[in-house]
Amino acid sequence: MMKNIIVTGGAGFIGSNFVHYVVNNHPEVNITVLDKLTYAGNRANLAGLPADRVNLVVGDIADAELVDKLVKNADAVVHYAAESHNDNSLIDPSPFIQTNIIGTYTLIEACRKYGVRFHHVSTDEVYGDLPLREDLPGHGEGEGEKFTPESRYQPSSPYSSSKASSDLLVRAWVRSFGLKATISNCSNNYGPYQHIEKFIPRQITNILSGIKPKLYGTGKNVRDWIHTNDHSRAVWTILTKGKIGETYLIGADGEKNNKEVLELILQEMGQSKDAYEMVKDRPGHDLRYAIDSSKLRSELGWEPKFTNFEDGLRDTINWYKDNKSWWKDEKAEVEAKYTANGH
Ligand code: NAD
Ligand code: TDX
Repeated sequence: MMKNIIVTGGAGFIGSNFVHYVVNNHPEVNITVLDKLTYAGNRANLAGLPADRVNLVVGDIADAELVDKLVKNADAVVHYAAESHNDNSLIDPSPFIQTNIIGTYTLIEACRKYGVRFHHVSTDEVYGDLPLREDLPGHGEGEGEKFTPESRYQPSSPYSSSKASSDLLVRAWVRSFGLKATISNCSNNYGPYQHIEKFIPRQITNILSGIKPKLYGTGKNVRDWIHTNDHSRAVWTILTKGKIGETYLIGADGEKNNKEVLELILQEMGQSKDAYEMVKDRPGHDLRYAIDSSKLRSELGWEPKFTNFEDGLRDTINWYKDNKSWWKDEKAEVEAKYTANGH
């Protein structure tokens, strides 16, 4: 019975979406959000939630004493907290090692001590990248051309390697200590409340601020987009129906290259399709991600509801237009950091 759950990173983009999802759909569940409120965490993401069901504890997942105290009284931990941005990890990897590896270690130690169910939220980036479809025989419809739960771990960046490390810790704790854990690896999320350092919100808020959107390299890199609401429903499904020790891949067949996505944003916002600048590429930039989510679909019955990317993108654009107060104070600082790094 899941009555009291801890959601780490529940004040961030995807974690807060999950908290809203659970509050709205599972009235029997109470939530403790454990979040350090880094630059990416925001109390406003939890505004309007019932105080008798959602409690925010501001603290660090690597604080063993605090984690022990909270986990002792919980039925499950759903672990979203992370340093999440690749570009930041290329400037300074240290918080990625501390939070993503040591933080996860701290949580699983407490869960093993008290026999508490653990769900680890991870990324498809642990598998490295895939060749572009146009460079594959048969244009990528064959075997081995999407990530599967059996794909080899081959992370490229400090961010993705720290997430891969945390996945491996969880797998080892399952096998050696019987930790009651599942893992999910999801593709790129989009939707409201995403930090404006990330690709889609950066370009929307650039246009709203009179700054030209910025495309890395040639723009041919492909990401497999999924709406955050679909991700949250998938995590709940795995938490409640998933088999202990298993890894599930979450994706919604949303492959698009960055140039296509940027052109859609420009078009939707009434700009000319070429009103952007090409800037320095990201070092080690992964070429293509693509998820085979058939295990999650066939074994647990999940499927995405947001299957029209253009509609989801339009709603997301409107959210940033309608919620300028949520992002405008941070905009100059985020862009100054990018400019200093040639992006
Ligand atoms: P985010 O950066 O928006 O939010 C991260 C949250 O974690 C913030 O609220 C932050 O304050 C908190 N946090 C950071 N360090 C902490 C610490 N030491 N202790 C407690 N809290 C801490 O990230 P996001 O995009 O919402 O990603 C959430 C999770 O989902 C991450 O684990 C990420 O790897 C994974 N993921 C993200 C995507 C994506 O497209 N964004 C895709 C797949 C998986
Ligand atoms: O200004 C930009 N211009 C640009 O072309 C930015 C910020 C990004 N890009 C490109 C780089 C990527 O190919 O857009 C693509 C998406 O970039 P990000 O939003 O930084 O996402 P990505 O690096 O793909 O990682 C995301 O998905 C997997 C999340 O940030 C991770 O947390 C998640 O694990």
